[in-house]
Amino acid sequence: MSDNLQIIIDEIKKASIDIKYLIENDELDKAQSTNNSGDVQVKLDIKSDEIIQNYFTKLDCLKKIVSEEQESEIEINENADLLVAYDPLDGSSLIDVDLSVGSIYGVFKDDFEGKRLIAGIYVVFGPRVELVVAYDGKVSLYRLMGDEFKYIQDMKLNESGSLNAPGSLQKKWPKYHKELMNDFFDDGYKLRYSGGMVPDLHQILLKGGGIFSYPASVDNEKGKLRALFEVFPFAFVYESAGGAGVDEKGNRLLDRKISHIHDTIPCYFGSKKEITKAKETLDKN
Ligand code: P6P
Repeated sequence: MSDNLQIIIDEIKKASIDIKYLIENDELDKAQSTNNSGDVQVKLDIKSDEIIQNYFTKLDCLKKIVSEEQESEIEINENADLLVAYDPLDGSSLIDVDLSVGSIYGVFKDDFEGKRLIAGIYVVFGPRVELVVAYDGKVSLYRLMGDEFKYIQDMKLNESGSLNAPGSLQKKWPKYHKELMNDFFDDGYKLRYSGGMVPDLHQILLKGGGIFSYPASVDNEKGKLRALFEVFPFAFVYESAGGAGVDEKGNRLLDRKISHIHDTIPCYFGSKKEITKAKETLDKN
């Protein structure tokens, strides 16, 4: 692993310990603001973003960073070649019902494009705090024990699994998506969906396989999940674990071009067999 990537991961570990404390001790008030994606921000979103920003802006190995909670990019060192896009506290609205949430990071080289990702990283804040790093074809799991992240295992997706995590409002699913989801349930897949992308995708990885989807809807063909901060990093993680990530046409997510840093993309992540099955439907779109 490159020294610079290790430096970034070490800062993510420090930020995650601070965010864990925040989740456990801070108030859950809503801020009087929304982010660029239109989500009402909770104070924890903003404070988590500030924590991460404070760590990252000190790193001269970073060219720039961009957060889901910020309107635009933050320039750090014009001579560096690494960039980080991150979602500081995804699913933060689940905290007030004590469900798991997470942070998501994409480390890019030279520019914010799917193909230029060199690492996909996420942290799950649940009964335990776990860090997952996808890099160089491996997906490694670490667990916070005391104030140290200990290596636990590498993770690989089986050829197929048994979990189906279907996002969005069912009444707004396009017909092709409804039929695809019903096919998986008819094949005996278990519904596992919390509304938190990080724990939902972490569960499928740890349980060996299945499919997560957040489709286009009948009134929003672009879907909801953000390309840079959510979709690309998890597409990288799932490909590194031996699975795949495709868009609403069955094309590889990491090949998708974006025109704005807050663009969203309909997305399907899963084991090979589930994504092959999904592509049989999506390719017709
Ligand atoms: P829905 C959380 O707000 C989030 O961005 C993702 O973590 C999650 O997968 C999705 O939205 C849930 O959206 O519409 O299914 O509640």
